[in-house]
Amino acid sequence: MLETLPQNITALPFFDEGHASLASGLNDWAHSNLTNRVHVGDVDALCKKLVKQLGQAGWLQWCVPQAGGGALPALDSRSLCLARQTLGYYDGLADFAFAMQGLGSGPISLFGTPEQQAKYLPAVAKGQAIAAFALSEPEAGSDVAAMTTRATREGQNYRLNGIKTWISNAGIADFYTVFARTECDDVDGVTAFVVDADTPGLTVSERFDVCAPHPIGSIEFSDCVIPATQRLSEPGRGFKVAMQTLDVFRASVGAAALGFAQAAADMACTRAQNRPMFGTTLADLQITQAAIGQMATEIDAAALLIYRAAWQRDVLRQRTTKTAAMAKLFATEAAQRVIDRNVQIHGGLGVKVGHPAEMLYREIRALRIYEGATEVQQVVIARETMRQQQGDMK
Ligand code: COS
Repeated sequence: MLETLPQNITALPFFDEGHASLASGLNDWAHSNLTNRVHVGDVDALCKKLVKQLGQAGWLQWCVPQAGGGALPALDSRSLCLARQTLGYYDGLADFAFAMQGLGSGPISLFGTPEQQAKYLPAVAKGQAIAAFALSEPEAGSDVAAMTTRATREGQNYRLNGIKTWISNAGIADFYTVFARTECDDVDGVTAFVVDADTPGLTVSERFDVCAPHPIGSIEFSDCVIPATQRLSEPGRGFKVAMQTLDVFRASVGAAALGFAQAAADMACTRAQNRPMFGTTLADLQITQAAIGQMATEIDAAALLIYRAAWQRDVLRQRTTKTAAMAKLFATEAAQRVIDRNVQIHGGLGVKVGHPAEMLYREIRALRIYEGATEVQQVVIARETMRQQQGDMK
């Protein structure tokens, strides 16, 4: 149905040979194993199956560092982005399954003790444990620091109370990385924890549907007692744990959007060249060529921003708050435009429920919201730009 993913991206100077072989190996696997992006049926079962499949095939090794059974010594942004771009090209749910293994365990990979890493990461890499990231709350989404979930220290334990919502994998996760307030009411009072899904006092309080179905819901902590050994990093460091984890994964959200956009552009080209119209084909109409020209340019611009941010983190080892925000902002907004144009090129078929063009239209929307909405990225970019400009003036 879909054409194969263009491989020439890894010829750019951002990549090494390992990246080229990851991209082509995963592309071959996905081409054979992810043959339909439109899923029907029990989304929990589908997602569990995809995690298992990705784990068995070895692809989840790029979600964790070597110490936890991963492929490379540390999380590699370029590999995460290539994997999400490739999976996103074939199947949004497969990309979701991969991404949540990485994001949900990301705070453990980045900040966990060797014991915490050994306890959780190998199972994540094999697809034997499902991870989730529990940051947002009903009254604290974009404004994370407004969270009210509380973890109270009691001797060797913490007692958690509160509600987290918009939690992907709620209900199927084996553990949640959770951010809760332990101290003062500002950003310095947040601490990160790992909470096993079967801990008494932790319940999945709600499940809901979203336009591109995946497991998602709310979880509630009601006098949920966990040992202090489940704390990640120091008390009061949780906000930075969350932000630094998001810095890694935000560029990869852009990469998933890039994969979606490439799928849409391929479909648009195929459709335009095969659709007879006005005695010629749709592709011969200059108005279609204008659309395809714009799509291709936006796709390449998104790719360059994504891999610039990933390369900056991996190779220059710099903080990528600004460049990752730019990559996520541009790639998700551009993908929305590309996917919308593909719907237009497909005419009525583009809105037919169950058609891949319609599926992509539903799949892209959430990426402009989750892991920091477009408007949050704009704020982050503006702040960093002004901070840099102030620094330059000194
Ligand atoms: N890396 C490291 N430290 C960071 C950081 C980053 N990327 N971003 C902020 N910090 C630090 C700041 O340096 C500051 O530290 P000091 O107090 O030591 O100076 C501290 O964290 C607080 O930062 P800031 O003042 O920017 O906090 P705000 O509450 O104003 O943060 C935004 C605002 C919008 C940036 C933040 O709330 C955010 O990213 N929101 C979106 C959250 C999100 O993605 N939600 C989706 C959940 S996952 S689906």
